[in-house]
Amino acid sequence: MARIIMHIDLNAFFAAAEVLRHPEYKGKPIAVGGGNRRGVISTASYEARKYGVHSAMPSYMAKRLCPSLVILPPDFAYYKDLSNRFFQYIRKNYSTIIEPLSIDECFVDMTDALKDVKDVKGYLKKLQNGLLKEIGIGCSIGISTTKFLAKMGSDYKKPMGIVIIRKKDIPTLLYPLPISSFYGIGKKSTEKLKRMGIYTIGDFAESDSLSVKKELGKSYALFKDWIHGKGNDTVICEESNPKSISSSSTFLFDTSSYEEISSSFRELAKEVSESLIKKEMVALTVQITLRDMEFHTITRSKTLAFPIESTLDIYSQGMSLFEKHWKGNALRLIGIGVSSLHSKENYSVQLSLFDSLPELDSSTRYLIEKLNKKANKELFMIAKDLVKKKGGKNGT
Ligand code: DCP
Ligand code: MG
Repeated sequence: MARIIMHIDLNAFFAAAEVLRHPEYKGKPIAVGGGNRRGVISTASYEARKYGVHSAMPSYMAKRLCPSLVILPPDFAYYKDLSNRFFQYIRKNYSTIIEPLSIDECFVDMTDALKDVKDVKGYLKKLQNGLLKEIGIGCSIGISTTKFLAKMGSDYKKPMGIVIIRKKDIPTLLYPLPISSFYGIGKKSTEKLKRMGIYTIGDFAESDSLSVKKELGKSYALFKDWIHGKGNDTVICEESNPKSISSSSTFLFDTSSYEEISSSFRELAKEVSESLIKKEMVALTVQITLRDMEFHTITRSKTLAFPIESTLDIYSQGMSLFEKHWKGNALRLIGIGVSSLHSKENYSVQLSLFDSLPELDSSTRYLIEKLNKKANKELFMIAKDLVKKKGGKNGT
């Protein structure tokens, strides 16, 4: 039997979350992001978007477009908490078959919930208003028979959209949209497709060009299926996935050597990453464990706004936790792990979105590693690592 899939996406999430606790910003152009010259905007309120401010834009450029823009620093722990409440609200009141896709969006299998509902739009309006009342943030909802169409539906109207896409509505609703709005087709492919004369989703749906096939590779057949109403309609509950993947290592001798600990973290991150990749998953949370000679153990974690899978990313995020929490004492065991796991297939779009936004820390580390490898010795290092290294050696 065909399933009914809903996709919900919170509107201007980080900005709306800030307005929630700073009502004085309601109706004002605000953004969340890095305020310094090299900072970028994570998201902007809809008022700020009118000035052309958008995610991934350098903050200085945003300020130039909208001089009255207030840029607030991100607070991921707070957003994560709101996000959990959002998912919990849906789980408790609508369906337990729910699959988070990122911090502010999820797929929900609504087949049971909607089976006797006559006025689907009215029902979803109640859900939307209920969420606004309960969590304080607006959302856009898409509903259809596949994940792709549901996602396209929630993107279709923002803020506070409710869009139902039946198979027969695809040409009217989706064909006129620019090819850039096709879920899964990233910036680079968009530009290439345009050069091949594919400007709209309809152009793609109706084309049979070899160069388009070549450009999209394996995804070509998948995307063709999607736009013709076929595709994945299985919502995977988080519960059915492994909850975390981790790896730890006990030192032969207790150590406070920064290099030894760091290279051990690197090895462990590699194991974790390989295991993640094998399971075709990505992770949103990274945690580390530090145990000292007296078996005092601390675990510290952080949740990211974007999913990761590579050794380098897991290592960098783990190291930034380590640097924050290590007191320079000798350690017996260290561990690193990831949780908030999601299937990679669903996250591939997010990954490509963030491809262009490597974290400064991780890209800097990468560059330094490359240079050191070339020089065959540790010529370069991040300044804050040096401070820690010195602290570690002195045992302070
Ligand atoms: N985000 C980010 N950097 C990006 C894109 C997004 O840090 N380049 C963060 C901030 C967003 C959150 O992820 O608030 C959710 O992303 P969305 O793409 O859903 O964007 P918004 O929720 O902000 O806006 P919209 O109303 O368009 O969904
Ligand atoms: Mg959103």
